[in-house]
Amino acid sequence: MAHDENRTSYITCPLCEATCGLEVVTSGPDVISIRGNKNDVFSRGYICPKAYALKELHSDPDRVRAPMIRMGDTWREATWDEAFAEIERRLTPILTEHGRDSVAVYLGNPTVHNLSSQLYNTVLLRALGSINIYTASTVDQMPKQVSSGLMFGHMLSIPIPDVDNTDYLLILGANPLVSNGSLLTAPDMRGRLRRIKQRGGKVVVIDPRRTRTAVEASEHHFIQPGTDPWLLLGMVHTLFAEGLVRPGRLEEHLDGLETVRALAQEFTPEVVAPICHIAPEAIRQLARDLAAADRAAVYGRIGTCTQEYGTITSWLVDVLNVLTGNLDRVGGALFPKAAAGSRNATGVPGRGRGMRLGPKKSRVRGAPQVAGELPIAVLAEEITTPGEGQVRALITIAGNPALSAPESERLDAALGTLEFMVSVDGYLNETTRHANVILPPPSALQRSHYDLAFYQLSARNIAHYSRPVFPLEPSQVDEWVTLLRLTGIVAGQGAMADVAALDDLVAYQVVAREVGMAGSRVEGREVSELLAALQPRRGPERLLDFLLRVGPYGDAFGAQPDGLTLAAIEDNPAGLDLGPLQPRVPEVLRTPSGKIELAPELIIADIDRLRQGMSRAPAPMVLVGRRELRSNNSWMHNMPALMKGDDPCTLLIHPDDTARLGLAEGDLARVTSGANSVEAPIQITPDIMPGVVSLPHGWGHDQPGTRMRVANARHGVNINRLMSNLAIDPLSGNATLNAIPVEITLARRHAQAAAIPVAD
Ligand SMILES: Nc1nc2c(c(=O)[nH]1)N[C@H]1C(S)=C(S)[C@@H](COP(=O)(O)OP(=O)(O)OC[C@H]3O[C@@H](n4cnc5c(=O)[nH]c(N)nc54)[C@H](O)[C@@H]3O)O[C@H]1N2
Ligand SMILES: Nc1nc2c(c(=O)[nH]1)N[C@H]1C(S)=C(S)[C@@H](COP(=O)(O)OP(=O)(O)OC[C@H]3O[C@@H](n4cnc5c(=O)[nH]c(N)nc54)[C@H](O)[C@@H]3O)O[C@H]1N2
Ligand code: SF4
Ligand SMILES: [Mo]
Repeated sequence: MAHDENRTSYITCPLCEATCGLEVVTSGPDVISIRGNKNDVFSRGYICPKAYALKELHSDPDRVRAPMIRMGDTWREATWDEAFAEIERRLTPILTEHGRDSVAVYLGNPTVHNLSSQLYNTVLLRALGSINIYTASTVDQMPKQVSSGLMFGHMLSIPIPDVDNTDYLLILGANPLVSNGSLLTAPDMRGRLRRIKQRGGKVVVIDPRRTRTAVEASEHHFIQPGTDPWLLLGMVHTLFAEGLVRPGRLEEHLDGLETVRALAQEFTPEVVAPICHIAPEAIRQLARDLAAADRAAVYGRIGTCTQEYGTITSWLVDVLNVLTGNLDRVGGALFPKAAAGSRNATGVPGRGRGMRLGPKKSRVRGAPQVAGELPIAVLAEEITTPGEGQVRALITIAGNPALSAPESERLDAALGTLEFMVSVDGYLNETTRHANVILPPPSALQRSHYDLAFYQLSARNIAHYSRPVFPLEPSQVDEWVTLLRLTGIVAGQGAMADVAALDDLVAYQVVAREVGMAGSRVEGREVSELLAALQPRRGPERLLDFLLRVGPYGDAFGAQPDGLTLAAIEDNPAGLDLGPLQPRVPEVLRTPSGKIELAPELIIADIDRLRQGMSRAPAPMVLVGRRELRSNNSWMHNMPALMKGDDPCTLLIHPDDTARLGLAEGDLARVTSGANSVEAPIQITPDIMPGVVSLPHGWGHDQPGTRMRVANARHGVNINRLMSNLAIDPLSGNATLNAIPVEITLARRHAQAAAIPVAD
C-alpha cells in the first residue's frame, strides 16, 4: 500500500449505541482525521468526542497487541499457539475434574458492539455448557428485557420512542445528551429533542439530577431515587380515575387491562407523592399531559433499571404507553424491524413461546437464571464458596467486572483466587491483571462492523456495514478466530482445532436451524444450496450475509430477487435507510397468547414487595450514578484526548447538604455505605436534589499491576465498592446501583483551604 496517499473509509462508530457514521482519513498506517460522515443516512455528520479517540485507541502504546502469559507477577508476550496451548493445558483438567459449571464466562458491554462476538460468543457458550454465564446485562438493562419478554414475548421486543415524530416525550432515568442514548439508537439526541420542541411538543425529564438532558427539556422534576414505580403507578391511577385510558386499536390485542386497573386503585397521587417527592398535582398533570398529547412516548433507561424495583418500573413505562394508546403508534413507542438477527421478525408472526425465566438457579444463593445467564452479583460467591459446582476458572470477554460489578472489591479479591483465568481484552486493567492469559482483539479500526444488536433498538430502520479501516498485522488474528479457538479447547478438540472447519460447522448449524424453523422465509430449503450461495464468504461476513438474506428485507435466496444481501450494503458508505418505524402489533408479538400481556403474573406477584417498601423509613442521604461525555464505562480512560479538563470523578452534592454537613467545595468526602467506603472530592451544585449525591461509575484505576498510564494518573474512585451483592431485583437478577443509602463525612479539607495562612 502506498503510504503517501490519503484514503477515506466510511465506518460506523462501534463505541456506543448511537451508531454514528464516521469518515476516517488515513495515510498508510496513520489516522489523519476522524469526522462525522455528513452523508450518513442516520447521523448526518453528528459525532461526539469519543469518535476521535478511536485514533488514540488505535495507537495507544499501552494497548495489548500480542497474547500475554502471566508468570507470577510478570507477563511475557507469547505466540498465539503458545497462548492457546497454555489455555488447553490449564483449562482442560479443570473441566475434566470439576465439570462444565466450574468454568464461568463473563461477557462485557463491548461484546454487543462487536460483530465477531455477537456471532461467535454463543458458539463458545454452547460448547462450554456451563450454568455460570454472566454478562453486563445484569448491571444494565435486564429488567427491561424481562418486562418486554413477559409483555411482548421476546426479550428484544423493546418499544423504542419514536423521537422523530413524537409530540411528548417523558424521559425517566436517562441522560441521552451525555450517554447518546441507550435502548434508543438515535444519533444526535440534542437535535432530535430540540426538534420535538420546535414542532410544539414537550420533553419532560424525571431525574434526581438536573442533567444536560433536563436542561434541554421543557420540564424537569426531581424524583427521590428508586421511587419511579410509585410515580408511574400514581400516573396509572390518574389515567383510570379520570377516564383517560384509551388503548385504541390495541384493545383487541390486550390481556390484563382490568388487573392493572384494580392494582392501581390504591396508588393515588396522595399516597405516592410523599414517597417519590413529586406533588400529587404534578403527578396528575404528568398523566393528563401524557394522555392529552396526540403522539407521546414514555422512555425509561438505566436509572429505572438499576434500582430495587427495576422490572416493575420497566413494565410500568410500557403500561403507560399502552394505556394512552401510544404503544405501536407513529410518534409513540414502536418496535423496530431490523434487517438482520431480529427474532421478532422471523418465524411465525404473532405468536410464540414467550419468554422463559429460569429454569435453573445459582448454586449458592438460588438467584434466578434469566435468558441463560446468572446475575453478575452472584459471581463472587460462586467463586469463593467451596463445594460441587464451584467456579474455578473464568473467561472474560470485553469486560471489566472488577470495576463495573457491584461490591467490586469483593469480586476483585475473588478473581485473585481463581485457579485459571483467560481474558479476551486489549488492556491490562483491573480485571485482566488477574488473568493467566490475555488474548488481544484487533483495534476497533481493524475489524468489520455491523450493529446486529442496536439496529434492533433503533429509532429508524437502518443497515450499515463497515469494512475494516486497516488490515490486520501478520501477528494479529480476528476476534472471531480467537473465540473459535477457545471453543475448540472447551469442546475438547484442543488448542490446534481446525478453525475453518469449526466455522463451517457454525455456518451449517445457523443455516440448518433457520430452514427448520416454521415460518422462516427459507423454511424447508436445502442447507447445502444456501451454504453454496454464501460462498466464498467466511467468518462473520458469511453469517451476516445469511442473516440479512433471511431477514425481513432479505432476498430470501432468490425468493425476492431485489431483496437485501450483504453485497448490497457493503459498498454503501452512507448506510441504507430502511425507513421510519411502523406499527407492528400483532405481527411482532411472540407471546403464547398472541396478545400483549399487560399484567404478567410474575410482575403482579412482585407488587407485594413494592407495598412492603412503602413502609420503610427513607434514607436521609442516597447515592446515584452518572455518566460523563468523555468516558465509556470503565474504559477509554487511557485516551489523552478524553482525559483533558476537570476531574470527572467528583461527588455532586447540593449546597443545603454541604451547609448541613459542614463541607466545602473541593473537600475530600468519605462516602460510606453498608458495604464499604470511598473518598471523593466534593463538587457543590444546585443541580442535584437535596439528600442525593452522585458519583460516576467506571473509575478506580489505582490498582497495582495494570498497564494504563494515562488512566492511572487520573484514577478516581470506584463507586461499585459501595454496592452490595445482596441488592438485586428478584425477577431480573439485576443489581441495584442507584438509591444506595450512604453517609457523607469529611475525610480531608481541601488542600488549598488548609493552606490559607491564618491572619494574626
Ligand atoms: N455503579 C454503576 N455501575 C455500573 C453502571 C452504572 O451505571 N453504575 N453501568 C453498568 C453498565 S450499563 C454497563 S454496560 C457495565 C459495563 O461493564 P463492563 O462491560 O464489565 O465493562 P466496560 O467498562 O464496558 O469494559 C469494557 C472492556 O472491554 C474491553 N474492550 C473494548 N473493546 C473491545 C473489543 O473490541 N474486544 C474485546 N475483546 N475487548 C474490548 C476494554 O478494554 C475493557 O476492558 O457497567 C455497569 N456498571
Ligand atoms: N459518554 C458515555 N456514554 C455512554 C456510556 C458512558 O459510560 N459514557 N455508557 C453507555 C452504556 S453501557 C449505557 S447502558 C448507557 C446508559 O445511558 P443512560 O441511561 O442515558 O445513562 P446515564 O447517563 O447514566 O443516565 C442515568 C440517569 O438516571 C438518573 N437516575 C439515577 N437514579 C435514578 C432513579 O432512581 N430514578 C430516576 N428517574 N433517575 C435516576 C441519573 O441521575 C442519571 O441522570 O450509556 C451509554 N453511553
Ligand atoms: S455518539 Fe457514540 S457512536 Fe456517535 S461518535 Fe460518539 S461514541 Fe461514537
Ligand atoms: Mo450499559
